[in-house]
Amino acid sequence: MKKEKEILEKLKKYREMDLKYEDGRILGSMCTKPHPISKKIVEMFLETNLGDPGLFPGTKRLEEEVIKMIGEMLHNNNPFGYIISGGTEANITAMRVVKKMAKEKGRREANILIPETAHFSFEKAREMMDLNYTVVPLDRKYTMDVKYLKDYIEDNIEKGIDGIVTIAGSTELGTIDNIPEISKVAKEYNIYIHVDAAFGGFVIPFLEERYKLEGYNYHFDFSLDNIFSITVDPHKMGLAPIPAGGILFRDFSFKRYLDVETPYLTEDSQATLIGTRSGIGVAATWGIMKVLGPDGYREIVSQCMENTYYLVKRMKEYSFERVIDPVLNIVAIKDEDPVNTSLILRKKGWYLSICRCVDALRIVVMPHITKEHIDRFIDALAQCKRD
Ligand code: 0PR
Repeated sequence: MKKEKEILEKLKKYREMDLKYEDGRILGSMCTKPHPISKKIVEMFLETNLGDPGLFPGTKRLEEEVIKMIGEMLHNNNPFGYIISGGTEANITAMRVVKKMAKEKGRREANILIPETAHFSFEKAREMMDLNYTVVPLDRKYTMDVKYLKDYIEDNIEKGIDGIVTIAGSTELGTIDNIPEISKVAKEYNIYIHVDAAFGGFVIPFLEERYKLEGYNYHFDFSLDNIFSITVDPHKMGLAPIPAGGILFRDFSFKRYLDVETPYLTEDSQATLIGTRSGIGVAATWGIMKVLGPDGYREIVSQCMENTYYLVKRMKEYSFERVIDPVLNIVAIKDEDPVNTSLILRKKGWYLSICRCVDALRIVVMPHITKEHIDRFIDALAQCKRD
């Protein structure tokens, strides 16, 4: 017992070296403090393993139910999918399907159109699966240039185009591609669309009209044609503890592209990339979605948007410019040398990230960030610019 106490004391010391979300210094993270109910759920589901679902039929049932709940949120009453380790695994899983479909059509490489803003997880997928990406440039809104996309498809349809990746809530700017327009083109040419809504999936469905930019299209889900898969992560704006990513397909028919035979387990095939996997993410997502409900999420999203606008207002007072009007709860602050500025700020205890597609600092206004934190940060940024 004494030994256990000592070990826990040591662990606590290490843990105390970590930053805490509630201190408001973490400004560049898409994760946040999980909903308080998580602790009890983590304890209850500690030993579950969905890698062998026959042993944990209750947890498996929960996964089916939570996929249905997320599906309904994304206008699909008949989805198929999994709660997995995160957006990276979800995007890789979607690319596995596109690759397999291309293979069935006799192509060794899958030809995929992908926006410049795509998350780096797609680069991992490319390396692993020999995917052939064509990068679609951005338009003035920092979203996928639909005209370029259309022209490219018309000119290259003979070579075969297997998939289009679109983003609903880009990592750097929170932008949403014009997915309804892209969906029309994809339908015409029968092309698979994967939507990366890792971040936006738990934001856009709960965004009140008053926060929507005029002339901007916020539609991104299964209600549109040819949207065959969506990444949507509970461990981002869903408030679930890490790891909880989500991959949803339009229906069960997509499972066959992922299945690998597992003759000696309780189920004879496995579709997820990871074998042994905890049921914690499943149970936590189920519990948090039930506790919060749509109204709870709407409240959280509204609070984040209010704070986002507050940050923009405070920036204006100091003449700090934004790259775009915020589409979601992400703000990009123009900066001549963002690497250097973020390093200086880090030395002062502020942790924010930077954009790749434009010279800017990037702040994700997650639920743990309050107006007081924003005030303190703006003072620190102004100070850093004066020094
Ligand atoms: N797709 C999008 C649009 C993302 O923004 C991210 C991660 C992913 C996929 C991959 O998700 P996982 O990291 O769950 O596999 N976006 C954040 C980023 O790269 C992840 C993050 C979260 C980074 C917290 C830092 C941090 O403190 O910026």
